[in-house]
Amino acid sequence: MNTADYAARFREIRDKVESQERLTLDDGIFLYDPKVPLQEVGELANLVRERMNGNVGYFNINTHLNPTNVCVYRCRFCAFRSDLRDPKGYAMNDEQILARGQEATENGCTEMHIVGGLHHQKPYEWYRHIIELLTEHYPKIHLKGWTAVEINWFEFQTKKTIEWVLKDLQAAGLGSMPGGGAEIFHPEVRDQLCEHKANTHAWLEIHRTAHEIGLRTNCTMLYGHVENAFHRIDHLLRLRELQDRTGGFQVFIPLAFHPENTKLSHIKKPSALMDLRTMAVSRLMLDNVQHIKAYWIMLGIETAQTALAYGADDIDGTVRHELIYHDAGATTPQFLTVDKIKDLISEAGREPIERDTVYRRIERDENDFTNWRSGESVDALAVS
Ligand code: V47
Ligand code: SF4
Repeated sequence: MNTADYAARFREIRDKVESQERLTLDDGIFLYDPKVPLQEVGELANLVRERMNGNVGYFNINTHLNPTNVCVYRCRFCAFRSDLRDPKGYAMNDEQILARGQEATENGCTEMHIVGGLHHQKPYEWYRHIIELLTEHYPKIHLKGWTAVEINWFEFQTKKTIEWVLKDLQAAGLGSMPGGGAEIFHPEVRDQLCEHKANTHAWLEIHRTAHEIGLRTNCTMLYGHVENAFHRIDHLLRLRELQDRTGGFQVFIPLAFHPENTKLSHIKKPSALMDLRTMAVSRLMLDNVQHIKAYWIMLGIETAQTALAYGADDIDGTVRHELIYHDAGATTPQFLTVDKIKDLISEAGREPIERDTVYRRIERDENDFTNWRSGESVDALAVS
């Protein structure tokens, strides 16, 4: 293609986006071509972002809990996992878990993000107990817990159906599910990364079932390793298709691969250009997912801020106790204060709004920061 052809093809896509027409697999692959100027893809994504979410930049006040890093699987991209007998391996006890709940409460957290390894010796009841224990002692904190990979493991452990497991966890206090474990759906890539864990069909079926029983979930894509543009767009289209059927995904989070201490450490970390292009292309392809998150822990603060002009409308939370990215070489701080997170959103020209996990506006007492309540859905504020 010569320069004029590129320009004509891009115009075609711009026309589609302006008239709210759906983009195709070929459109998405074209937008990944480095000869298509990044700023033009970004500008188009920003158009959609402002159409769907106005000028707002969402954040929340949250903490992480990784109850164990011991894992039966050996995903090649993972630096977090440990073998059972490795000195690095740990499994938290009730006291440590409750201390995390107490700290979260004192910091005004509205959400606990709970993911971890599949411990060889911990039964399903241990994972359920963590949810029950936190719900009993800290009922206000929303528990966003267990990826589809964990749910798939619980199915295997209990020999029950997906629906049974999810309803049982919901009864224990589970509020929603994070989007991890999706990686790249296409088998050409998935089989090279994590051939033993929940496959694509299982991941999608678990999220479909969660949506059916009223659990909202998030979705992700791990990029910047052995995949190419076709695999990434194929992944986004599979998510878009499920979202057409259920509407249960709240937010999409592109996850940039961090290579340090992994079996893929020879691969270079994706560049900021790749991060921003992926953010923008995701916004353009996923026309039916309301929010796109620029996860600052993984992108770094500067790229996350810039991403607010490339399709993203959310930058995740204050975060405490992040392990998965820091084990894999992330150099971002362990947490950000609320003032800092608001400043970085304002500096990007957006209006910071605190939300809860299911995207309701948070209201806090002026004189007591830890006293908060969830208000109306922020999506009602969206510009149509
Ligand atoms: O599935 C693991 C990813 C995921 C690495 O729902 C890595 O809001 C990059 O679920 N480099 C788990 N990525 C984390 C997760 C998550 C994260 C942020 C937000 C949300 C949400 C959910 O972390 C895994 C995998 O895709 N991951 N190791 C690594 N070295
Ligand atoms: Fe285990 Fe999750 Fe790491 Fe895979 S990504 S090895 S399932 S902890």
